Amino acid sequence: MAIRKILLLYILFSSNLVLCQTLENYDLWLGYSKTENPELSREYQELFQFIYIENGNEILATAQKELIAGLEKILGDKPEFTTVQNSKNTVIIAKRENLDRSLAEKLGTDFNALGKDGFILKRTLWDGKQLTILTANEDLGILYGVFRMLHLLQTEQSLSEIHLVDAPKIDLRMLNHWDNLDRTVERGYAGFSLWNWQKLPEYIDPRYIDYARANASIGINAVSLTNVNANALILTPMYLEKVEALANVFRPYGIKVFLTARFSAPMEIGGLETADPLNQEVQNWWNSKAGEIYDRIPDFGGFLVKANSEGQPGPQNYDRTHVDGANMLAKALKPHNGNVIWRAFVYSEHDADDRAKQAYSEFVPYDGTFMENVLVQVKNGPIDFQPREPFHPMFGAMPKTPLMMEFQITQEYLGFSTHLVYLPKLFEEVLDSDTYREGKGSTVAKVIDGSLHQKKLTGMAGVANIGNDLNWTGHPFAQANWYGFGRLAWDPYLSSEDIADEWLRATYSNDPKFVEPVRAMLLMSREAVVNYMNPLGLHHIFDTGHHYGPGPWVSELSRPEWNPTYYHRANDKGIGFDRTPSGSNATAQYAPEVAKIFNNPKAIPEEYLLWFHHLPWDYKLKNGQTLWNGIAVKYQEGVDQVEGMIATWESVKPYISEEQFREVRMLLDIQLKEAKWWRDACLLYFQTFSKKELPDGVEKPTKTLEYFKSLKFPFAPGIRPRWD
Ligand code: GCW
Repeated sequence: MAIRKILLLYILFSSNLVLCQTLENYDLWLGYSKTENPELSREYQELFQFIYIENGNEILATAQKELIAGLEKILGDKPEFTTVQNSKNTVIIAKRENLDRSLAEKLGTDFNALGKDGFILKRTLWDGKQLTILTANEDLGILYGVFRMLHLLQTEQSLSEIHLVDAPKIDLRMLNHWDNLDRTVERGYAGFSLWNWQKLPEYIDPRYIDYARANASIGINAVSLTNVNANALILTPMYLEKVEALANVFRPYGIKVFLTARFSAPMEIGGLETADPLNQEVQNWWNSKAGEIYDRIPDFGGFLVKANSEGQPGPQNYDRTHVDGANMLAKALKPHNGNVIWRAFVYSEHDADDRAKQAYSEFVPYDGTFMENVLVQVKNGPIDFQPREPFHPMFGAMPKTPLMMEFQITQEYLGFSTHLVYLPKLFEEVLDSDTYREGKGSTVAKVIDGSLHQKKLTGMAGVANIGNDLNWTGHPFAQANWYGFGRLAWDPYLSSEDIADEWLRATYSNDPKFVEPVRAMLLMSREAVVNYMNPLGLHHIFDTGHHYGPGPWVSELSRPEWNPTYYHRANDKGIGFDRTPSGSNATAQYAPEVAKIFNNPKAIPEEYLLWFHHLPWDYKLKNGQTLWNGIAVKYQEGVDQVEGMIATWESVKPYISEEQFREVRMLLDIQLKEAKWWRDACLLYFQTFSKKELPDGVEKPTKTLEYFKSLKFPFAPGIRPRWD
């Protein structure tokens, strides 16, 4: 890619070695290299002697470009192309309609499962010839198939008997950028926004293309460019021209652009006196705004909206409902086949009820009243992207409404881009959770892929962790979270273990001596962060505002639910939030089978214990420990696990470059320091209530509680502008 050449030149003329280090990670999981395994190398050479590839529109041109560039690196040679489909030992890459008819018939029923984005990769004997066929119903399927085929080669898998039929299970596979127009990124820890609004539309940063390649390679097909805490200016002609330029870059990669719509835009940029969704002028304004956007961007995806949440304007400002607001926008987009993605992340300062209950209470009664082109986007858990939350009770509870998953890839509550935390493990846990809404086996994955309630429209969004850092995500291992999100949006039934394997092999090495220990480290890393931050169901005890580090003592903010003390409720008697019928009764929002388990402290999986129960300090855990000791031991375990990660990383040093090793090693040092900070600060604070000694095996803090409380971080990255 052009960008790499530029960087390379820069390095050649620069004495700055640090750049080399970050450059290693620039290619993400697409850094193809020559196959080392001699047997496979031979197989690939033979296989790719001749390639027939269909020509056509810009997506097919992208597929061809990717194929040539990838194969050249993997084979070490430029591949040869043929114009004949059935010459000896050919790889045929063509849509179904352009395959020789009898060949298409041979593939038969495989096509039924493909939909519009799926592909078939198959080695077959036909007319006396050994062919490798990559085919699809539509262009995008071909592009996805090319990327997958390259991935298989790059991860050293034989194609000699390949028969792979794969299609995404979810329609909208989407990144949500929380990028502001001034290029700061809310909750972004990888530099500034990729979108250079000042230089657009004329200047197309080559990184836009590499970004699109990376997304397409894992099946991501939609991006919302702007922060959900929205600025109406993005909808003005000056910015729409810039958005159009980005949409033009992304289109050949099958990626649609969405924008966040600020509900008060008709007033802020339209000169109207109201934004009331039932007002005719307001409706007209949105209708013509939609028309204006589609004139520029015919495949525009639609609007993503945060309304009446954390100070954002919305229909409730005019005593209207979320349905009124969403349907007004849906009507404007409908003639153009656009969608409204309406977020369910709402909680109100006027509602004294448990924050965990508010989204469900607000939205579930509206089931069946949203227009067909509306999706309601729900965070994975009922509070806010904590290291661990039970699944959101809305999943499965709105059978008539398409519910879209919102995961957070950026690590707002998981150590920013400094901590190595493998998030597909978290995503998998949520997707595998059983809602019991249609009996046993009604998993969240089935809600999201639409199979539980036969939804026509499905989607999964991830809040992006991408910025203009050379390695894209700040921590090189945070690339795995972008990758893993894309893979799970494609297929929510994939295992996080397989995804870790794929990513490691594509990014670092196929050597099992590297892959096996590091895969184990990835899989354990999520539990480590839970242990050293929020064990046993504790949650939201982060220092407020920036969410950097612990702040369980914070109690003086104006809204009760902004205070960590609201969530942990520690007192002399015990700790935890009683969400059973004797408390907030949030458990009643789950199916009875689930509620029964959550209500019973003896039956509930202990990782959710203090999310649902307030229990005495000497409550006996399943392993016989007291609750106090159990909490302390968990914090220590988290620290020990980070030490284990360091040992693992040291042990794989021989298999990677010095730069790759060193970068992660330094980050692990910070992670260890911060894990200890969490352990010591939280235990010292909770100890003021439990009044008990730390159990054996838990290291004594070396600093005081006052010290931890005195730490202030006015310049922590990713802070959002305050609205109050
Ligand atoms: O997680 C919280 C964040 C806010 C964010 C909000 C939301 C975009 O702290 O920064 O705002 O959720 O999801 O809307």
